[in-house]
Amino acid sequence: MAYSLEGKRLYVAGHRGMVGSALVRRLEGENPAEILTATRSEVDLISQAAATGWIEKVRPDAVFIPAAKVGGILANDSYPADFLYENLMIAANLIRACHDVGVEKLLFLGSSCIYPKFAAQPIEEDSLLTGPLEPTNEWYAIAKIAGIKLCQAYRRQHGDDFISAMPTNLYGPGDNYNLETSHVIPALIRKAHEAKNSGASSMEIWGTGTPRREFLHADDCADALVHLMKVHSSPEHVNVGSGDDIPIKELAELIMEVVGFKGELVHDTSKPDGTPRKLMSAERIRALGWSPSISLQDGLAHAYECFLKEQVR
Ligand code: GFB
Repeated sequence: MAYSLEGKRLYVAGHRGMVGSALVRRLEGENPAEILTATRSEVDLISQAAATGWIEKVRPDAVFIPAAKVGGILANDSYPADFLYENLMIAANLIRACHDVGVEKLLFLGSSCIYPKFAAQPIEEDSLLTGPLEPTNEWYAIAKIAGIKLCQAYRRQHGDDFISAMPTNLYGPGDNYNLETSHVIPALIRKAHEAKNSGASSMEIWGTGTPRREFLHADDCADALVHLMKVHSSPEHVNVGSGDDIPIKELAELIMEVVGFKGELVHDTSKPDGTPRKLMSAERIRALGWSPSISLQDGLAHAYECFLKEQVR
């Protein structure tokens, strides 16, 4: 069942974030009637009244929800109440408002970190809720799982065409380079760049470097989300990943090569490793006709170019 975005009024919640901005770029190519956006100061999605008022005012045909409070492993571990409450409210407010207004189609975003900590790899979509969560981000995970279940509940009770996607670790333009709250790729790009420029003999990575992570460029993720909005219409969520993973130590060496830093790696083992591995199965999305097109090598080179441009501002 194909759903066309042409001539539609599309709302991207969280349009300034890395995924949201990639989605806005990608959606331009779908000839929509309009791409609707609102900054956090214009519409506070944590407020049900504000979120409902906005959806009732703009009445979008289709809604993408990359809006979330996100962060790396240290941020998630440090601010559990913020990650649980804010993500729960964003999901509940927007999904309910879109139901009330009769939005034709809605896509909610989960994340690969919400699967059980020791899920069999590669992680199948059906393994959600089959085991204990990773403690460092269980707060964020509960909020995201609630959003996925809420989409399923509105489909089951009211027939709403609300779907969910499960992206892997993302990186790319508009990433967060704050070393305390960021994810690993922007953090290591910045550390390698600063080590190179300062003539340092080493750069620090957190943990043992042995965990493995799957990565996908934000532009590939946006392309996959548009594809799912067009072709997927069922309660099951769909993994959105590259289909392969890499040890963090090897990632760091790749980034040092891209940046041109030739020093040593130093491990800060006081920082958490988190989930040992979270490679997702890509079978379902491949069967739906989508594959990524940006390799990790090319993606990291592009991410470093973006870092240099974004740091200049
Ligand atoms: O990207 P990251 O913070 O998130 O960490 P997760 C990935 C791995 O990189 C961990 C290691 O094993 C970190 O210990 N790492 C090494 C570093 N050096 C660094 C560094 O300088 N900064 C950071 N941040 N990591 C997140 C979840 O888990 O996955 C989020 O906490 C989100 O909720 C995201 O879902 C996709 O992959 O461990």
